[in-house]
Amino acid sequence: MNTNIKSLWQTYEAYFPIGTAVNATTIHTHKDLLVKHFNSLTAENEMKFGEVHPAENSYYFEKADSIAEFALKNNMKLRGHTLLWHGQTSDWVFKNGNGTKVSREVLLKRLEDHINTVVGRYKDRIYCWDVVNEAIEDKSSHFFRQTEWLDILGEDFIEKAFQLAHKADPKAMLFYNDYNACYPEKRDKIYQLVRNLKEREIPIHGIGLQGHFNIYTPTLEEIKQAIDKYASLGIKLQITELDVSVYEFEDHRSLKMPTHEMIDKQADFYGKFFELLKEYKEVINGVTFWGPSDDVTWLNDFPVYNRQNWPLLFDNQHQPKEAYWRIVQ
Ligand code: HAH
Repeated sequence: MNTNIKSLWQTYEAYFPIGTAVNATTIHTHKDLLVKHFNSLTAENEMKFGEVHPAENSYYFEKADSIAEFALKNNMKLRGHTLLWHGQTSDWVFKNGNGTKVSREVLLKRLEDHINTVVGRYKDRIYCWDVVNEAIEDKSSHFFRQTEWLDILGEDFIEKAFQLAHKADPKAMLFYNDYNACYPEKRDKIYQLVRNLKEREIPIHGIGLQGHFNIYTPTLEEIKQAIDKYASLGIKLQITELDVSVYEFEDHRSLKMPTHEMIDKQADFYGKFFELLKEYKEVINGVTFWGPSDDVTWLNDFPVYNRQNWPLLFDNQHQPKEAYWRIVQ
């Protein structure tokens, strides 16, 4: 690792913490990079329902604990991700022993046990939870994403999750988290959801804009308008899963190397995006990358399996890229 360069988190100390997603491996393999540049961590997968609660009466916390310990030891903040999501949630949650669908009462009880156990375990460590992840539908056909949570619990599943999380840790900041949060159609639905929760005094303190961007979309103007709109609700905002793909979502090519144009566009995007974030430091209280460096990004397998992408600030050798220089200058 290049040890003479400026630390990211120190560069942004007057604005917001700089975080990254990690896993139980990268806390070892990427230790130097993590300690130097980041002062906040999120477990990429290790605190998800399916990981920590694989069967009704069994919890598994070894990996999650190793991340929590690493954060504590290195003076880093810790975000929790995530309590209620349609993805990476074990099937048993929605089923009776005989395979039929559980009742609302049973599912609420399971959600309560889960939230009490997980939030309770990290009460003194996690300052902020993504309570509900990706509950809004992208398309205009529905308001909510059609999931088993919605199907069995009904539309109040979101407020139930926030109430339970608040009861389990009254000090934690509670966030609603979603992707495509800067595109007008989904933005307006997220806004409406959170406004409604706030009006009814459900304990929600922020919106997480995942920030899975690419070098073409969304535009800076769309991002600014989304931030303005959400901020008008009087809540906090965080960028929770930042990366900037060099490919448009529909582009399934596999290049051997990013083109010069891609590298320039990416650096330009990051530079302007961080300028914008600095202007909004009163409402933005965290910016988290979804991985420390290009060798371990989830985008190397999504949406095209086993295709190298280059979405982060540090390359496969953990060296700073053009985009890094642009945001520390
Ligand atoms: C995120 N979804 C999830 O919040 C995170 O937990 C996961 O590790 C990676 C990305 C983004 C997403 C998706 O799940 C489906 C389609 C597009 C984007």
